Amino acid sequence: MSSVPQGHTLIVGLGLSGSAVARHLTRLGTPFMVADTRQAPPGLHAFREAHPGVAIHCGPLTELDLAQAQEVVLSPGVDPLTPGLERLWKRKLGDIQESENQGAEVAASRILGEIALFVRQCRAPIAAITGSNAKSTVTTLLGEMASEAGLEVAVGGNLGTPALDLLQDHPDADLFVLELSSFQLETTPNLGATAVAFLNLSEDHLDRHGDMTRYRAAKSAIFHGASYAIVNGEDSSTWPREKESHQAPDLVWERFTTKAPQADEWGIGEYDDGTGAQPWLMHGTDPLLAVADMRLPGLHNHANALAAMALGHRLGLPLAAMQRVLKRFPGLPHRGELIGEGQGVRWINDSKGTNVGATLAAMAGLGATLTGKLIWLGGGQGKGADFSPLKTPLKRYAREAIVFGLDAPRLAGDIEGAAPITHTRNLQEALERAAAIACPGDCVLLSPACASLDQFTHYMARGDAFRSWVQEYLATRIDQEHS
Ligand code: UMA
Ligand code: ADP
Repeated sequence: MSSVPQGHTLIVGLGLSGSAVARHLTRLGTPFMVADTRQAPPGLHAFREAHPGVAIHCGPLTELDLAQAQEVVLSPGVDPLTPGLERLWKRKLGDIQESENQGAEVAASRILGEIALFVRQCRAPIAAITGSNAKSTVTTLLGEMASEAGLEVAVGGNLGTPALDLLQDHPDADLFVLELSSFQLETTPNLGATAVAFLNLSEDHLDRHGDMTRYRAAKSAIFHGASYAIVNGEDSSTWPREKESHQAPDLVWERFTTKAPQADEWGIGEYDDGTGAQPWLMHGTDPLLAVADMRLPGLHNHANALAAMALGHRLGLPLAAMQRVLKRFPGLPHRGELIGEGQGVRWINDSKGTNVGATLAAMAGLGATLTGKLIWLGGGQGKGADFSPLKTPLKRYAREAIVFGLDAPRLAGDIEGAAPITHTRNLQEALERAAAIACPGDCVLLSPACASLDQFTHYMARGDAFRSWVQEYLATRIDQEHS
């Protein structure tokens, strides 16, 4: 058995986060070693080149003695219940008493994640965004708003640049805007953010968290030490509980809603600015922006805009800057992205719809706008989710559900009877089938409600595959029509 040298920090995971931690500790001059549970992790060679002389353990953590480690920094993709870490983690949660400690082991309080190291070093205000869906959209919107207002803002975390790299890249940042996943939050004991958003909660990552209670508990760490929170008025599971308020004694929290707002809420109400009454984004009775002036389509995006504006308001951003951003922001790739239209059929890439909640929002947002039917492409790695909530929009809008990938059989079982179902082996065959059955007025929607990792390297590769196929298909059809 190998050991972590006395006083060294152990980084677990050789991915983006682990590498950012390694660079950070190198800058601080803190001695460290690295472990990865895989025998041959993908980044091994590059890591060795970047950090010659750093000890690396590959393989089960039960074969590594952590007793002398100063701290253990977990990557988000590593389950804290991995054998070798499990006892330490359970002691941290209080499931095992410290007195049960057998022999010398690293103190339970010293198991943490990249964001905890970030908080230790960060000197500027932090805005943090979590939720099962819409994190990237709200994070990007807020980042753009802050930048439009003239702030030096650093945006990253679960999205884009790892948080610790932001510290290095933006030493003079006025504000850090972080998208945070449940995996990152569960290893962050005291975030202490100036403003946070808990956007929504729907089934995701249950293969890792076990159940919704534990999934929510991981995400609720976002409230710890926060001054302000914006939460979802239509989803009480996002509201801070009493215990969480104790961990944030200064916390002021407000709600956003897609309905007419109460006095202290952010919502959508009818307002007449002299050009006739129409729906506006509102803060209480204050009009913020006519919904028609927003470039992002769909009710779910109006909710996202409200959450971003609430955060921006709290951070002191001028309304005019926030309005300018909402008027021009077209949305991010792979989130309800219109790839093309041919013979009256729209092809939409929502590859980032990796859980049931996202796909429900996409189906509801689109279904209502169609003159024809929805042809839904879904499947992949289901992460233990129950897919049956998809039955309602499928019944209402779908011509056919075309399913592929690892969990297609379970998915098909959960939605049986809601729409005709076709099984294909992969996305390409699903697209061929969609092209064969689509009629004018239809929309072909890739919003898989699953992760992509069984057949793709990530959701972006899946969305890119969809885009390439559709663009080629539409180009061929146009050529045929012209010849
Ligand atoms: N892995 C092992 N053993 C290890 C280490 C990792 O098997 O010892 C596996 C994990 O199970 C996982 C993969 O390797 O399948 C990657 O894990 P990682 O923690 O090394 O991932 P990183 O490359 O460090 O990227 C992580 C986030 N990934 C995850 O949470 C899975 C990235 O979010 C994030 O951008 C990055 O840190 C920087 O902060 C990606 C993600 O998929 C976008 N996030 C999930 C989501 O959005 O749904 C939560
Ligand atoms: P995240 O970073 O949380 O995955 P994204 O902004 O990337 O969030 O959006 C992910 C998916 O969630 C997209 O596919 C989109 O259709 C869906 N979505 C966007 N806004 C909402 C919302 N307010 N509620 C539910 N789903 C949403």
